[in-house]
Amino acid sequence: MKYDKDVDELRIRLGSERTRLIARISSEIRISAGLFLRKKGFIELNPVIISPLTDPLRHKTLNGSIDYLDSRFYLMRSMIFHKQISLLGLEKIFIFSPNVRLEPADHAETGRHLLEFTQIDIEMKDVGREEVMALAEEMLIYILEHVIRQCAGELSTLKRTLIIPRKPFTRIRYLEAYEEYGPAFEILISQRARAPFWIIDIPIEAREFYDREYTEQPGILCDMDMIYPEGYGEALSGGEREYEYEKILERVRNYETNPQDLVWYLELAKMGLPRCAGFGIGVERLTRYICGLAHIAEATVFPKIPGAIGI
Ligand code: ASN
Repeated sequence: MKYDKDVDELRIRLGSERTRLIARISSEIRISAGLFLRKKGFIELNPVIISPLTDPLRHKTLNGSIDYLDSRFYLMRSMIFHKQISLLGLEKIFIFSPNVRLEPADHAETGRHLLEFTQIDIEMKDVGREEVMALAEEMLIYILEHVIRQCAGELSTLKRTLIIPRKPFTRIRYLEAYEEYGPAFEILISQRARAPFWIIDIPIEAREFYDREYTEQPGILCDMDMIYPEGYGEALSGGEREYEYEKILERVRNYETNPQDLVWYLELAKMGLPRCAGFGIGVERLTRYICGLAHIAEATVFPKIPGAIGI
């Protein structure tokens, strides 16, 4: 019975005007992001879908995997390592990267999590955090302006008014935000904010092992998250990356992950990795913000909501 009802609901949603409007806006977001990055000299790489090497992530998800030969491919949780490795030969890259993160069922309540999503993963060789933060601000403004121009009718039907933010976006240090607002600082500040802002300098215990640690501030990373206003929460995360083998080894040793899963990365790092920085911005979260949607499930035609089965 439940199956029949779900199919009914699915047919209604797929056939609705609202689904069409949101899909059109999402498509324009992809077009404008690609245009912007190509204009800036980035080249697009093919996404990796399965690999023995993927992001260990800070928060625990179930790891989707496929056994093959006497080994194992993981479904990509992010292309973080592939981005850095690709810069052995390239300078500026981006990927529309599908990620699978099998989140616990209660993550459906955040309105921001999907089991399957796409992030635009961006990485640049020989640059620091400032360059990638400036790029991210410029890119968000470019996308917003493009969508407002191309999709004025759709936005008006959705009753969504967008304000173009001014550069540079406000920056708040992680520990200061934590001290003032407590552990839920991100969403609390997001709810009050009227423009996107940055959380910077994230402590080592709140992040994966690959962002670069300041030499002059041990325990603090040279990285950042961009947060949307109006309660929409995290837009992107990124930072400068560790690239020196000894430091990577030390960080891995202190990180709770199976070192066996990182052998490819560690072997390549031993032979030398480029200095780089970058970020990944989720397409569905951006669609949710631009369209003003209560739940991210509406931001994609075939959503996979935590705790549910969808097609
Ligand atoms: N894409 C993110 C980054 O570039 C990493 C992630 O998705 N966990 O830092």
